[in-house]
Amino acid sequence: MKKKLLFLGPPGAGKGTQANLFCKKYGLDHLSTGDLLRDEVSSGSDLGMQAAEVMNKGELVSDDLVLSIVEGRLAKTNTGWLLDGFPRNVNQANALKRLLEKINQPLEGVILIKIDDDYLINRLLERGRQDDNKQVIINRLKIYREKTSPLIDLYAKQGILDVIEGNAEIDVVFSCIEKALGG
Ligand code: B4P
Repeated sequence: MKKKLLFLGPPGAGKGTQANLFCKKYGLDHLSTGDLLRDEVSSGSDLGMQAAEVMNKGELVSDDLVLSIVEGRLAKTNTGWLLDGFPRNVNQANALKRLLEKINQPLEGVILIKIDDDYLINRLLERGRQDDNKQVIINRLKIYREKTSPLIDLYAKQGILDVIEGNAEIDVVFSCIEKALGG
């Protein structure tokens, strides 16, 4: 089973849901930039307050802040890791590449969870997190298309990308991911 992983996909595709299950079963360190940023927001720090403003508009938080969070966490893991929600643009992908070279831990697999916009919007509206209202969701999808989706090609060219259909029961999606990663 591959143990240095990245999950890509539009907002609400189920990256967090699947990453949680996967890391529990295989003992990987789950590194969700969305969760880490929400922790920062809950702490009430200045950085958290700045991040909340950006997240509530559905925009991307600054690369510098996200990178410093990821760098600190990746350096500490030794059981394998799963990046969830990072990288989200080409600059973050380039920074990740440099970081992984530095710590000599090459990326082994990328999972793209693919799903139609209509399903996503309904799922997120049902979840109802602070950044889950229709206008913000539409902005998040637009940003995903503009900034994050170019990464699909980048990882496909490296031959490490598998595409999984996200519009299915959670356990069905999970089995497809396991199979793709060699389980
Ligand atoms: P994230 O926390 O990464 O959240 P997400 O993309 O909205 O959701 P995810 O795909 O993980 O969906 P989930 O499993 O929860 O990002 C939030 C914000 O943080 C961003 O907009 C940005 O501002 C900021 N941010 C994060 N990372 C950043 C970075 N690297 N750089 C800059 N900014 C960053 O599933 C969603 C819902 O669907 C849940 O309710 C779940 O129960 C349900 N669901 C999941 N799978 C299902 C299935 N198979 N069937 C039915 N329902 C399902």
